[in-house]
Amino acid sequence: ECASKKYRLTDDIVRELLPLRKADAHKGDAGRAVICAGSPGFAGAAALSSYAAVKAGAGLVALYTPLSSRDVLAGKLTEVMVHGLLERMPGILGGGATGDVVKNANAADVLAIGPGLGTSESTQQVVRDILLQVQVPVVIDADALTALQGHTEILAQMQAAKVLTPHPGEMARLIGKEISEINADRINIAAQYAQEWNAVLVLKGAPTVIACPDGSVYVNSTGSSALATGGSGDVLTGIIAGLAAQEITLQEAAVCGVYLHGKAADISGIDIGLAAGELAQFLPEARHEVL
Ligand code: NPW
Ligand code: AMP
Ligand code: MG
Repeated sequence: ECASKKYRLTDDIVRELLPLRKADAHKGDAGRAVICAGSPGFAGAAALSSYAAVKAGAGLVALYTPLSSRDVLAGKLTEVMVHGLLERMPGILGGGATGDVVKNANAADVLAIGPGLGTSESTQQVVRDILLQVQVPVVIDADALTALQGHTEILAQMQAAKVLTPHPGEMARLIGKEISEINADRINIAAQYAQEWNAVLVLKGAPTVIACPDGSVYVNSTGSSALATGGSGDVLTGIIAGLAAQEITLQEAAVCGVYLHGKAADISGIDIGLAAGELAQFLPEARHEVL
């Protein structure tokens, strides 16, 4: 009932939304993305999302990660600027991290927060403080969704536009329902909470549903169970941030990002055994197939 307009995503829809680039563009014109992600044991999630933002076309990508994960990530990511955040203990963010992320995100075009960040109480508090202070559009994923569990009032208090990218397990925790209940009514549930939270809601799965605060709902038509592999959601988060850094809205970036993420998997030709880290290399080709 909440879903007033439903669309099945096609090349034609996405072509109209994709960001274009002028022949004389410089990297600043292509947009700056800040990613806040990673922690010991989950550095891969930060690497996957940051690299995907580069491959989605962001002009500059900066990763903010707990200090103890900085060096390993700086060694892995050549094109990304990697900064260490103040910790209480290895992998656990301290209050000083908040201002560092907020200041740098607000000087950029978009923030993505959550992949592999960890769920210690201190880190969750830092995430909530960042969300309350950030003013540029935000992609909220993974452990940043966990930080909102029991605190969804923060979504109404935020100044920034936001997209949430829960898988059904994360959505179930956020709204206190069973995963089976959510999967039985994906479109209506996504539409209801997009309006309630005034957020773009990307409810991941087969198929992924993108619900917008204005009542429009997009059902994805790309991708396959090849994406059922660790880290593919972290790649999606980076893609959406990388697109939003360019001159399109967060809602447009969510729609294009979900579609290109699935198309990249389709183009890979792999049905089983697609490593999440391989997905991003197919993004430029996925974009060309749409254009
Ligand atoms: P079950 O038990 O599998 O059936 P969590 P996470 C359920 C990072 N990663 N449909 C699932 O169900 C992430 O970024 C790091 C239905 C379980 O109950 C996060 O920071 C990687 N149910 C962190 O790990 C690569 C589904 O949700 C619960 C579902 C934890 O993220 C991997 C699991 O959710 C990973 O991305 C679906 N489609 N999907 C790295 N290389 O560094 C999930 N569930 O506890 O939030 O665990 O998603 O693995
Ligand atoms: P996450 O669980 O956060 O790693 O996200 C998984 C990503 O893979 C989401 O974008 C899902 O939509 C996608 N995905 C997982 N399984 C499938 C499937 N069977 N068909 C299509 N997409 C899938
Ligand atoms: Mg995930």
